[in-house]
Amino acid sequence: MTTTDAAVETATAAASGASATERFHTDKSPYEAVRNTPKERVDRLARRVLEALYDTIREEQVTYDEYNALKAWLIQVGQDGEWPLFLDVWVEHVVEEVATADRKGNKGTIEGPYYVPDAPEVADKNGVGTVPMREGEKGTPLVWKGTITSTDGAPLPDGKVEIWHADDDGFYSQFAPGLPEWNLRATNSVGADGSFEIHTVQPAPYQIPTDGACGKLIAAAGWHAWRPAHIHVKVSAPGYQLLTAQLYFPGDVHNEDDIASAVKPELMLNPQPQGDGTSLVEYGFVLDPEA
Ligand code: MBD
Ligand code: FE
Repeated sequence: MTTTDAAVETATAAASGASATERFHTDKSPYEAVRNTPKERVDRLARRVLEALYDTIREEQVTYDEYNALKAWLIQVGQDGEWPLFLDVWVEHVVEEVATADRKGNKGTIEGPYYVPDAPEVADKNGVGTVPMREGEKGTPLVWKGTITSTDGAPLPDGKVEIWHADDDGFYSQFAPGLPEWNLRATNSVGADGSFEIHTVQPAPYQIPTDGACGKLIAAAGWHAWRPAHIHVKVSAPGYQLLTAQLYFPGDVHNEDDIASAVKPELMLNPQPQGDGTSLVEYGFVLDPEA
């Protein structure tokens, strides 16, 4: 859903969840990459998932009423367009853990549902850039300096940082109405020495949509819907493995109980107030060469 979609007038959070479904459909078919998966692999994975479900039903003596409520809820997740949200919040972190277990460079974490490729380039030739934002964009101005290097220590002058984050109200551009298309989304290529300096604003803690099926589960289970404040990045350089990460801020109460289980101690920014209302932080990235 784009900002010009007249059908959506208020920034309901559920619309953000649903927009992620639309977005996912516009990307190239996820089936392509698994086209050659042997039947044995599909059989094994499907059976293991089902067996885990059977174990739960037997051990917990699941009733017909509970089974029917599950059926209704699963239907609602699809109708609300919240499968990307559900999967990225409650499943992706383990997939990420498995996928990146042998990396020697930077720790990463989950992508989540709100990445959009090809954000506008904002850096000058020295790797200094400002993320697109509205006049008076809320949040403490943040200057983030770092360098992209290889695991052997060499700076990577062909590297780039793609950055995206929510605004102070917890909305991502292109997933909530009323925001400029690329608000708080940018591509920042590094300078000849591999360094970058990105100017943005510090985001606020973030509540995942509570007005759809995911919210219904959260309420029924007595959970909370919060993620700590975070800045998403994809860091890349030709010949190196893509790093998908999020950066967090010390002291956020939800660093300990992120609903998406995506916080790692290695991913903390530690911005220092500069006395002029802005904060400065240094954090660089180490990329693993392609295998
Ligand atoms: C987000 O902004 C996010 O980063 C994740 C992982 C899930 C829902 C919303
Ligand atoms: Fe996010």
